[in-house]
Amino acid sequence: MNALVRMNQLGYLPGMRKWFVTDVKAEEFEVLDAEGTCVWMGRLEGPHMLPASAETVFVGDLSAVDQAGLYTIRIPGVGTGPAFRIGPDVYIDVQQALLKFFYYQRCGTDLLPQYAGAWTHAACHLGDCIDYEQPQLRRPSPGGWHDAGDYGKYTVAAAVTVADLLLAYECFPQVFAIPVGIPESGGDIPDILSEVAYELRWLWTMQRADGAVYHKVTTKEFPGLGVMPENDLAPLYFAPVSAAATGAFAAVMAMAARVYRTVHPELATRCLQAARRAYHWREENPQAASQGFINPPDIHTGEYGDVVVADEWYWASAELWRATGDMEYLAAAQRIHAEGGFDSLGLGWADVGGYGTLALLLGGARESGLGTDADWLAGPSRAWQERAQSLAALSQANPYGVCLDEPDYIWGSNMVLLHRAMHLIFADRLAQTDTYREQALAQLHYLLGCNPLAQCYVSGFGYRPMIHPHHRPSVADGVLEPVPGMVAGGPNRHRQDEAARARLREGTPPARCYVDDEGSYSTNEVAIYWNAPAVFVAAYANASKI
Ligand code: G3I
Ligand code: 9MR
Ligand code: ZN
Repeated sequence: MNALVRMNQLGYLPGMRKWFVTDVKAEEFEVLDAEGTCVWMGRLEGPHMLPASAETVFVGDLSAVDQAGLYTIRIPGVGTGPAFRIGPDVYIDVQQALLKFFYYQRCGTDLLPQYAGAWTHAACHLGDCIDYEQPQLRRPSPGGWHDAGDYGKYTVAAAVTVADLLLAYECFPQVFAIPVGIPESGGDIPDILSEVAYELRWLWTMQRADGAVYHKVTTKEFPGLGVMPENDLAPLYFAPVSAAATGAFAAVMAMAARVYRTVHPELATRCLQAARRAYHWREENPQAASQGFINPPDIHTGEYGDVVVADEWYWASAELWRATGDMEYLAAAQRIHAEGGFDSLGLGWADVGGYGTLALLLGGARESGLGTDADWLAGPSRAWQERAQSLAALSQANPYGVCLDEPDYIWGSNMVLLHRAMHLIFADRLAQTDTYREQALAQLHYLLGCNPLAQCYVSGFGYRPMIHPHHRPSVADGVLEPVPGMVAGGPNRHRQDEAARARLREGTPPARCYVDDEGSYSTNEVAIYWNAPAVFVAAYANASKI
């Protein structure tokens, strides 16, 4: 019985909280081992009324079952749920696949069967790209990752993706030792750093001679859903440069300069130069550097419009300080923080203030040689912990443990909750506590099936995986299964596409506004910056197992 038992479909780690949610009103449940022997009996706890999914549910806690093995849940007189595992390694494969996704998104290179399995394709988007504002300027912009289900490459989206992946590597290097099977596997550096380097090298091509960075490189229109990347042959354009792109680029280049300094010094040096040039552009062009981006009238690909750009410069200042120790950058970060007007805890493609605050807090706490002003850091530090407390309260009040309130079920809601998990994880790291571990892990459980739809939002995993993503290669390649390891956007109460509106009536409860339909780009697309925080949270789970 599919939706009888809603839980992490990949199972649970020994030593951690384990539970399932059901909407069946019953008294008791049993946990059966692989032989069918009852190893645990528990009482269902509830009822819990849930406005976000308009349902009444009960919770069964099986935390006491800790022995590694294969199990099922039985509700006597009602039915039995699908098999699940308990073990220290239950999330290894999904972490590997979530990271491998970035290889599948590679632009400008053949995806070869020895790495890509069935999901091969020829090199794409290698031609010259036209500068939209000065069409006589043309040059290629090869490499990097396709953003999502489309083939655009967008600077701000790339920057936060790289940030999440580098944070994952820095926090949990020990769980990135297993190769994922990419051309660079077996080389001098872990695959995650090789994969990120593929994006960094492309990002360099987005920087103009004056240091400013193009907002994106795309065709003017999205290609049809059935078009493979190598058949997407419409002219490519560099959209105008933007402050958001230039600031986010400066930030992430500075971050990369620090992370790659010892493992890949040449790459690190080039990243730092690129970061400084982008930052310098702001100093020379204060007017342009404070403006938002909107699509030119005849370019209809993703806008990633962002009118508030102080957060991008705050992040850039903080990362440049952390990379160089130069106190002028720290002073700039503090000045921008004081001027306000943005969320200094935000983690997302538009709100990047949280990355800046993290750079300051992590740099200040760990790299005290940098000479931070400890008194000043106390404010952001308190703010970070207070937000963590309120997120944890949200999770604790919810039977699924999810850190989402009704208004949070927006386009890309799965990113919202994964970034909230990251917020909790960093709250613990900064305070050197384990206070939020269960609430952080609950976000992974939600993503992998502990949700009202009993939907595993990752392709290729769980007993009810996403199978019809809005992902052009998966639609067009003739392979039955979609590319594995992709995170769906998730429920979006605003139903912002025809497929969602056709299949979900108006007034559908927010947490149910999801359709596993390739046409539903507002609920079922995939994106690099939805996978990246999932890599982070899966790596955390794998690193935190007892
Ligand atoms: O946050 C507000 C919320 O406060 C408000 O109540 C609600 C009402 O509309 O909107 C929320 O904003 C939404 C915003 O995402 C949140 O980040 C917008 O509705 C929604 O339209 C917007 O969607 C973005 C979408 O592009 C359309 O612009 C997604 O964030 C963004 O991830 C997505 O990105 C696309 C690229 O453009 C193209 N490539 C694929 C990629 C993924 O779908
Ligand atoms: O495929 C596009 C997807 O990547 C975007 O996120 C989405 C919103 O910008 O748009 C999709 O393209 C659709 C277009 O906006 C409207 N016509 C149908 C396209 C999907 O085939
Ligand atoms: Zn491409």
